[in-house]
Amino acid sequence: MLVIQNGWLVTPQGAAFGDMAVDCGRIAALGARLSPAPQDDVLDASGLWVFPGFIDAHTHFDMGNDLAHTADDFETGTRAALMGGTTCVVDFATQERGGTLSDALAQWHRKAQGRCSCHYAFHMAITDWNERTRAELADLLAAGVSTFKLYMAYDALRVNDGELYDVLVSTARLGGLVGVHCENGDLVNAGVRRERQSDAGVQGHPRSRPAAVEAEAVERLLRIAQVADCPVKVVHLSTREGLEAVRRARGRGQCVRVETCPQYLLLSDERYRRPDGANYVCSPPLRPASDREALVKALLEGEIDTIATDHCSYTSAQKAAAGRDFSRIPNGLPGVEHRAVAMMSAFVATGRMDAAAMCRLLSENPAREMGMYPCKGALRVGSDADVVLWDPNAAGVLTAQGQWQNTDYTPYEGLRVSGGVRHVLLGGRWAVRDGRLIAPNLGSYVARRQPQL
Ligand code: DUC
Ligand code: ZN
Ligand code: ZN
Repeated sequence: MLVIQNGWLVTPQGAAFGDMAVDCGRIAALGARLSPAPQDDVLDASGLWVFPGFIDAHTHFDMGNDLAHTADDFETGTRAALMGGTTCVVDFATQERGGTLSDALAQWHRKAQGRCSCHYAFHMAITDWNERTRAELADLLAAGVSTFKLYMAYDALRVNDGELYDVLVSTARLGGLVGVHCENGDLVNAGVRRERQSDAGVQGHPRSRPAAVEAEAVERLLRIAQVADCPVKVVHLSTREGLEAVRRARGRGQCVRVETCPQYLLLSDERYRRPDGANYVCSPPLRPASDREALVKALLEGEIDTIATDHCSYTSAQKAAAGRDFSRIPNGLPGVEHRAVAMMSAFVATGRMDAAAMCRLLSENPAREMGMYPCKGALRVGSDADVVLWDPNAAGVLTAQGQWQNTDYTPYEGLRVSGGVRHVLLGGRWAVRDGRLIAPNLGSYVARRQPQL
């Protein structure tokens, strides 16, 4: 048995000073004062905050497309995640057109198995909707894949409105949840053609997909979900206008889950004017400050359910290989390592949000949505002992040089941060002690149940 003493425990009942006992990989007891037996290991957590391990429900590791292959695979990506306090990621297995869901799932298991330093699970991105695909859905749920992803943009991935409707109905019937990439693919294609003609360089990227391109897709998705009478999740929301569409749908009584990412809360589109602007190309793109401010306000007012990263990392060389053709720059940003520290610094250390609210955004809500609660996402007796001990008094500066992510830059270079990971328990074993990785590769696959919405 391990007893963690004198920590500030963030539990579903509220935050409280106290002790936590861990046995056989699970939380065995929580209390104001537990009495360790002589043979127990004891850790004094005085001055530390104790959180249920953070969950990042939006990563892309070991993913290729016609432009590039991601710099992080499951080995480097989950190691970086762990070092930042994330004890579970949910990555996107993606169906090949003409292929099956079960083949895609098997392929993603091969990428991850034996390589992960935090726990992992998979969503399934459906790119080829037909009767065979529909017939596979129940098998996917049985295999622990209870969340799905659809794209409204990217010609190689996207589905049409009728297919979207059908997937929503078919997955909801089984208790699954669909997350949707909301950009109007036809408008993106038209915008790319238009901006390529003007040879605007990297700035052509945000101009090719302005806010209305996202907002139209969010609005359309939510109307389709209304007709289908199904809950739905908007992933990586980036605009005020998209948020307004969410508010309208919620006002009609719809169940809409909203995810945003640190890049949309902290960064803005001025980055595209920098010489290294290509490094910030992601979709949806970084937005003007007014969108960022609207999202921050929504976050503080409780309108956003989860913060994930959409981690999809490339090196500067991969980004630069496109030259002046912005449409050939691989889309995506690194971030899986820095989510918690960046968010805690921006919102908790500044007193704009309390640690318990941040815990809901990073741990509890993702666990519920992903069908992992209360095994994960909570400090409760019986829950898995995936635990982060956070030092609120740590201070540092984020740099590419100091990061674990397998790329040569970070969008948060030079950001001064308050707080940091001191220790991490994964399944009751110390994976990180005093900020040092002591046990890599302890991660295992998480078969998930139905989302709790
Ligand atoms: N956009 C996506 O839709 N997926 C991965 C990364 C990105 O920028
Ligand atoms: Zn996306
Ligand atoms: Zn994504």
